[in-house]
Amino acid sequence: MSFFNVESFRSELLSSSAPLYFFHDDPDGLASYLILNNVKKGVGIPVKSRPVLTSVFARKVSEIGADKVFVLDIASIDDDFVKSCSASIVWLDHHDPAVVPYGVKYFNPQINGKNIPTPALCYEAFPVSLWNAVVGCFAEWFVPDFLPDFVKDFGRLLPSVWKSAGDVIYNSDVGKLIELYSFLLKGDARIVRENIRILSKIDNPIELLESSTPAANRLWKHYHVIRREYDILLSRVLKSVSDNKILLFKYETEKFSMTKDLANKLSYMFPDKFIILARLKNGEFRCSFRGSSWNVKRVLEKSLVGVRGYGGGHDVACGGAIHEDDFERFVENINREVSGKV
Ligand SMILES: [Mn+2]
Repeated sequence: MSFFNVESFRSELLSSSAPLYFFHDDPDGLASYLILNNVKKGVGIPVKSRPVLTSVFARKVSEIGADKVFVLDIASIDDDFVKSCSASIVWLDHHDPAVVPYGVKYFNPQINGKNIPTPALCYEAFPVSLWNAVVGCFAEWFVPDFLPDFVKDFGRLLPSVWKSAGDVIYNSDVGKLIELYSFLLKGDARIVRENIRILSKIDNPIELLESSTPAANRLWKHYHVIRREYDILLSRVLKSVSDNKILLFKYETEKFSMTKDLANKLSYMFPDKFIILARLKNGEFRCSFRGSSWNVKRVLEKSLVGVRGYGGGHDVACGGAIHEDDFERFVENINREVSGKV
C-alpha cells in the first residue's frame, strides 16, 4: 500500500523536460534530489533556513528556464514564491501537512498519517539509485523496507551487527556517506553548488568511499576542511557535558551551521538528555533540539509560549530560532517542561 499518489507524482516528473529541484539543505534532501536527477537531469538547489521557499528563489526558475519546479523535503512554501514562479510547482514532503498555496501539486504521506522520509518516496516512485535512497533514509533515522535489496550488493557498507539507525549512522560506511553529504552542503554557496554537481555524476557508493576518482577525491577534500571545524566544536561540547538533564551548548560562528550534525551525534551519545544546540547569528539563537525520552515537538511548542521565536519538526528532532534576549527565559521554560513529566 502506498501512502501518497505515486502514479501522479511519477507522471509529473516524466512529463517535465527541464525540471529544477529545490531540496532541503541536508543529506536526505540531497539524496532525494540525486534519485530524481537520475530520472530527469536538472539543476539542484539546496534551500536553507526554516526551511521555507521564498520569492528569492523564483528568479532562479526563470534564469534556468525550468518548465517545472520540484520542491523536495521542504516544510513550507511562501505564497510569494508561488506568485512569482514562472513554472508549475510539484511539492513532495513528509513534514506535518502544510497549507498548500493555490496551484501547487502537493504530495505528502503524512496526509494519510504516515511519516516516510522523502528519499523513500522518491525511490518508491522511481526505483533507481538505491544507495542514495538508503543513505537518505538512514540520515532521517529511518530503516527502509527496501534495505534487503541493498544488503545483497552492499551489505558490507552496514555494520555486521546493529540495533538502531544510530548504530548505522555512527558506525558504518553508510554513515560515513551521510556525514559526507551533510558536509558537502556546508560552506560557500558557489563551492556547494560545485559539490552537488560533482556528486550528481557519481553513480556508485564504492567510488565515493574508496575515493578512487578525481571527482570523489575532490569531495573528500572539502569534507576534511569541514570535518576539522566539526571536531573542534564537538570536543568543546563534550567538555561542557554535566549531569544536568539538559545538555545546552551555545556557540557563535560566522562560517556555517553544525548544530544539526552535532545534535544528532549527541543524542546518540547521550540518549537520556534533552539536547539544545544553539548557534548565535543575527541576534537570534538558531537551535537544534533532540531527546528520545520526550516528545520534543510538544516540549518545544509549550516552551515557545511568550517567547519571540519559532520552531517545529518531528517528535524526536526539532529545529528553531529564538530571539537572543528571550533565550534565557526560553531555556527556563524548557527546563520546566523537561523536568515536569518524563
Ligand atoms: Mn530533511
